[in-house]
Amino acid sequence: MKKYNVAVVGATGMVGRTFLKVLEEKQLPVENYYLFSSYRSAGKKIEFMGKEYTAIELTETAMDGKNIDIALFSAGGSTSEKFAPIFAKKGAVVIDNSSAWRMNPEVPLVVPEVNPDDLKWHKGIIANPNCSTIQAVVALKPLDDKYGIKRIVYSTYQAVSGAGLAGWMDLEEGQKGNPPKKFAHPIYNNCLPHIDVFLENGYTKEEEKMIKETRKILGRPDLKVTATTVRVPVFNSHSESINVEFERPFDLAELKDILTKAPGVVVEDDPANNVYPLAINATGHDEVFVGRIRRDESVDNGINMWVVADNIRKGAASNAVQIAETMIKNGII
Ligand code: NAP
Ligand code: 3JN
Repeated sequence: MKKYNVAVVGATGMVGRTFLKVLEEKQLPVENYYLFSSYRSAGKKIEFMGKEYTAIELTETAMDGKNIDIALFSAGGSTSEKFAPIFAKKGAVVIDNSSAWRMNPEVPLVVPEVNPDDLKWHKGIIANPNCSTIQAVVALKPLDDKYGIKRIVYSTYQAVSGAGLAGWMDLEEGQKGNPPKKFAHPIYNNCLPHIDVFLENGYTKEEEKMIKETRKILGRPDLKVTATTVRVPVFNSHSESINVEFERPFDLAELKDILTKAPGVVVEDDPANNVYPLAINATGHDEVFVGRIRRDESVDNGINMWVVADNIRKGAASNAVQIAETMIKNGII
């Protein structure tokens, strides 16, 4: 069996460290790992796979002579914009966690449970969607296939880990009464309807990402989607209220059965016993947890559901590693 040379770019960051944890768990067929960071962490020792690695400064020539086959990027959009094409030109397949390449028509935007076939037309760069989009589409895809989605209303409750270490510290320090450094307002004891920057139309960039990425992944360019994304004082795992209208009528028991059998979905839906998805239970897992599935009585063919997942694992690192696994398994790389 072929063994691959794998680079992790941004290995010292919040997502990068989770990449290393997921890679240790999954044990891909790997010959060599190379861990890259900026000049700031270069030289830092990193314990990984029972060995001591040294963070390598990312430069335009740092990958030379390493024959890198797969490069997992989580070092921000500007680093991806500059370095993903360089890695790709030198023969690597880049799986990028930033928003830099997601809406580029030449770049597949992939969630393995939803659109694995899009991996086949890659040209060297594959984009990992935004965390909030990933968990939503895992639950929505099997329902779109069966009933045809007409409109989606997203309302998110996003954990501070999505804003990196600085976001995490704002919640920790806020509990002690210290002012925020990352967020515009205190996050402790608060909810902020503001993730990423505001756009001219009044939406935030995070909301725009969810709308456009959902359309691209589901292959439904004209799908009606709206979103309100909110930061909440939770350390990890994003929760989402998703309201969906379908083209066709449905039987609720059958719809729940479809979700129960859907890849990557775990249905937790027993309100009589207070069973529904919770952020504290989703953390550390790669599945998308779905509950509170009920008919929306205000429209003809609609449902409401509550969808929770670990935003750093399934929302970032695990999804990217699953992309690599799928490509290896299907002989795409
Ligand atoms: P973080 O904790 O701040 O880590 C950033 C990482 O990038 C560090 O390893 C840093 O290295 C490295 N880095 C920064 N500039 C670099 C450069 N010029 N060259 C090489 N490495 C560089 O941030 P994070 O929370 O892990 O997020 C990282 C990125 O992942 C985000 O900017 C975003 O694009 C993406 N992300 C995606 C999702 C998603 O929804 N899929 C979620 C969260 C994050 P040093 O240690 O040397 O500074
Ligand atoms: O805020 C969250 O919960 C998710 C954040 C994702 C993120 C953070 C910084 C930069 C992204 C992303 O993946 O869209 C980016 C970016 O690359 O634009």
